[in-house]
Amino acid sequence: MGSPTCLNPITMKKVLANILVLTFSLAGFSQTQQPVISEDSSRIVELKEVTVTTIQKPAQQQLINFFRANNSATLEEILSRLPEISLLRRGTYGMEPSIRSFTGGQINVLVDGMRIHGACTDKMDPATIYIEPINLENLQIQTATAGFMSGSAIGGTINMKIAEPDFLDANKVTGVISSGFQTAAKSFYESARLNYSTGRWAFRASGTYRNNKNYRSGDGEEVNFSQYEKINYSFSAKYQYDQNTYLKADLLGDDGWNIGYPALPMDVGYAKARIASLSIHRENPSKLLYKWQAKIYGNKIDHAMDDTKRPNIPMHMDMPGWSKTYGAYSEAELKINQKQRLLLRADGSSTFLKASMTMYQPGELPMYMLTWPDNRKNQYGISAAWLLQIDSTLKLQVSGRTDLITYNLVSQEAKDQVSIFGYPSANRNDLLKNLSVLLTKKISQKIKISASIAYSERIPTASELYGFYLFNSNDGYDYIGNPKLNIEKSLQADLSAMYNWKNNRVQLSYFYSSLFDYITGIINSSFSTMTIGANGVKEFINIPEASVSGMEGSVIFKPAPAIDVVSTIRYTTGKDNKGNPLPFILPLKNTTSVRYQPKNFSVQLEAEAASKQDHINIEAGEDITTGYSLLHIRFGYNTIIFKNIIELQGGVENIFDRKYHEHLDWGNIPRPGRNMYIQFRIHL
Ligand SMILES: [Cu+2]
Repeated sequence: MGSPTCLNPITMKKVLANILVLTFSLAGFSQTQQPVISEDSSRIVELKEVTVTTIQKPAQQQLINFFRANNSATLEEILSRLPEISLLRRGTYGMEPSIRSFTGGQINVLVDGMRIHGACTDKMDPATIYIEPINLENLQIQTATAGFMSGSAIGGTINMKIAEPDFLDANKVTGVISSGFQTAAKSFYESARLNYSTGRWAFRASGTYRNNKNYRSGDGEEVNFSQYEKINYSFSAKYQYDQNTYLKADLLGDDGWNIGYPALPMDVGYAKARIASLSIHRENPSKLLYKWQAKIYGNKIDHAMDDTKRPNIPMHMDMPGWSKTYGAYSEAELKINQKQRLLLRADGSSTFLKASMTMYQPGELPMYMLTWPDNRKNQYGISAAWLLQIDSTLKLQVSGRTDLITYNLVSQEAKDQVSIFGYPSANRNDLLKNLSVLLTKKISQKIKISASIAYSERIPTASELYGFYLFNSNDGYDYIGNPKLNIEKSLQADLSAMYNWKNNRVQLSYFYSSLFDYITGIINSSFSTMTIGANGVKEFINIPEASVSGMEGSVIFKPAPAIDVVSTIRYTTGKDNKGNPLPFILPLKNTTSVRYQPKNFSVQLEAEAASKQDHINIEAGEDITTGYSLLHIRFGYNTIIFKNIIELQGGVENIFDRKYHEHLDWGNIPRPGRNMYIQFRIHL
């Protein structure tokens, strides 16, 4: 893939035909479709190559490919349909991802292997906002027992791999231009991506513009402060050094402004991210070290919240935040012999964070404080996974990782402020350890089961250590950090069964996690509130125990060549040491899609249903969420006009205009009502 040496001369017509076939075969869905030479098929090949590291890869990739076929979907919409992922929603934009209900500092959210820390104390900017589907090569989601390979974490990893330039169609500009409109938020989506290659060089550029107005909910009401506007742009250059080696430079920028968060008391004035990396990749299947890559990177985020558009605010505040990270990592895959493989990773990163708040009380001097006192986190880690094919049916994987993490306050102002709470030193060094064992057994041609156990640890976040009166609008408390927190630990087990026949697949997973030194906020009545109208102050502490367990299931069924049925189900439950439910856990949820696509036309019906959630944590500001069911319909049509593939997609989401919200939606803000969309794409 990508290497000029492996390209056959192919006519434009054949490429076009193949892309068409591919578009309608839903990428990874039909295993009989190989080999297809196109930009997208190289993705699938790559996807297959990464299957070694996780338990659930093949089914998961099929799901991702299925949901990606909807051109109007944002990355967040694709993520939300995966059974392992749920999204905590504070606004239309910047939803916070969680894996099996683990979130924030419990999981890694990586952009192409790079660490990025949001610059917002209110979590308005998870790293998932920086990748548009147009930039995305693939999504790698690793759940608990395999989830710490690229960073100590108890809940897993989401890695968004950035699309690479390719060497197809040398000396010719190729690409895709698309344009879309949605009625619920009168939103426009414009994007373009271009590819050009010459000799040993290949270049790729992409740009996306999104403009969303306030959307209307199911009862026709306008949801104020739900608008947003952003541009996202990327540029990649790839240099093929020799048959097995290439170098790559990636630049990515994302500028959002006027972003509303209806569930929060403030919006975003602007949010800017700059992400850059340089990497080298080597691949030689005949060598012991058959795959190797190294990358250096840096990123910077500027975030500024804005309350000037809100009516009746008691006091105006300025709340900017900054995040800067640089780092490097190297990954290698070794084939020791026919039966043994070794995956190695070494990485290091350094993150600087600072956020402040200035309060303008009428008639008084402005009051300034650091909400994230200037701090730096340095992280150095190594991980290894050993894969052993014991016999033709039994496979063992042992993975381990250790991280040395230091946290330091880096300005006198920061130290002075944290010392108010009587901590002589707020600096810390921690050594984190993670270990897992996974056994996969092929019981028959059709049935495969896997079982794994893992121990993992995670470091508290900057907010949990140093946060200074961070207001949480869901429970109405100001939160204060605690530099003396213990690391959070988890012991987990995972059981998974897969049944395969022809092109069909059923998968079921069950997991159980026992958490120790679980980090949460509890009321500390010795502090008085800072935020006007706050209910009180909570301090982050460790509670001895908590547990999270649940199941996920997916069915991928092809009853006829033109029909695909995809259904996912999930259920998670969690409780603390006193038996109270943990907050922010989705109830039972099912999504079922039926897609019919004879030739170049497709129609898809999609049903989404969630049960009532009454396992709630009142102290965390939760209330009971009623169940809901939704129906969506989607159409697609492809044709070739003047040698260009034209794709037209349209649909109606929430056909019956239901007024509903999910349990993870802060403030019970209703989600969009009936939404009609149209999406047009032309392949150059
Ligand atoms: Cu913010």
